[in-house]
Amino acid sequence: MALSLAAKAQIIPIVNGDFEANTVKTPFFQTTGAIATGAVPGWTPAGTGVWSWGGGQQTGDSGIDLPSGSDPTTHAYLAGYDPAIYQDTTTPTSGVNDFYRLTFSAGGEWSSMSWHNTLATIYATDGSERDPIGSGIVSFNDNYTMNTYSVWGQDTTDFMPGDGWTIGVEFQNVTLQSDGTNPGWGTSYTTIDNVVLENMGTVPEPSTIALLTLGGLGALVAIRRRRA
Ligand SMILES: [Ca+2]
Repeated sequence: MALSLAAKAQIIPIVNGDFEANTVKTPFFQTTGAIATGAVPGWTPAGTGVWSWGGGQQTGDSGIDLPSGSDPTTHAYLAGYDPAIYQDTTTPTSGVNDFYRLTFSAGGEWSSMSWHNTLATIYATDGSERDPIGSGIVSFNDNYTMNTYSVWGQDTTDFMPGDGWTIGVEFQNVTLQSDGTNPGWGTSYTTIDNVVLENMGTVPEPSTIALLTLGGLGALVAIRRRRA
């Protein structure tokens, strides 16, 4: 079963998944904190970049950086206090419960906590809401090393392509402060690169899923949500 599953893997096009489209350092936000629409091809912040802390205002500081630190190529960097970045693809949901694998590189650039937590999500969208169909938090040390991670998801017949649902991906730096509260200034900067999304086909038998997990292809996290 695992072999037939692999044979059906199909790349879902991601715009600028390697973050090489920008040739200079480019923030996701304007100096006002408003979203810098279109500044980074393919990717959009999920909210504005204005944060109040310590009696002052901090403008969002996530964006695209040239080769530096842990990554020898141009990449995205996400600050712990900024919102997620996301991309809707034009690929419709399957309508037949297909599994998806989101693979990406991530590394710890700097963290006051000495660790980093990154939330990666595969979602279905009808153009307005983004409903997670799979997500996972990957954690790593502040050691300036890029590693590859995978998160799995499965769309369901809750998200029929005939209703306009397509697939998308989202990343957020969710590193918490040492007291476990919300991300704040100085939490961390995390590098993201090499985003690849694949449709892995249907997996009819639970035993196959167990084999995949044992095979180290990544943790399976399927979140099913009902439309209201
Ligand atoms: Ca890159």
